[in-house]
Amino acid sequence: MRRRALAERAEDTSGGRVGIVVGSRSDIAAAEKAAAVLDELGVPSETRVISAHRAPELLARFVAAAEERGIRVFIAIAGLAAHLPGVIASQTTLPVVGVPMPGGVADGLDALLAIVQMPKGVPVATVGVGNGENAGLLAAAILAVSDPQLRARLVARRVDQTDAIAADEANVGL
Ligand code: RP5
Repeated sequence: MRRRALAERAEDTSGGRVGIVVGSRSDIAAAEKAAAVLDELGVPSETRVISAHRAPELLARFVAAAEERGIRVFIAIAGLAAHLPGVIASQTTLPVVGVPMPGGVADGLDALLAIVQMPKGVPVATVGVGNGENAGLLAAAILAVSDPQLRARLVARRVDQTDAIAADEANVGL
């Protein structure tokens, strides 16, 4: 019996969905941050746990079928050697946002370099170490290029963010 994805959030829309992949269950917190911000923006997403090293054939099947299921952007989250984002990018021309995870000998610097230093020809957009929220926002921004309503929600979120800083009690009188 096939199980539903770990997390399939929001309703499908013509605007496309985001495929979030973590290399291990231990990375799931960053995936939840990405999924939460996408949820907030009304962007459907699904989260999968697929190691590029330990389950390469499953990963290839997921990537090959993703576009047909409406995925338009990937978020790939991994630590240590962190090949997951690059391996996904090698199998699709859809945009891939990589999230390096802390840990390892350099507490995430190793994963950051592994993800950001892709050789020419196969790009991966990279966000900060452990920054699932920014990965979600960047994926939404990519989808918003062809979705004016999503773009308006992103703009509104920025305005709210700025207003919250202005409303901080430390800023009274400014
Ligand atoms: C990577 O190795 C995963 O992305 C994770 O960040 C790291 C450790 O994996 P586990 O040993 O916790 O499964 O493949």
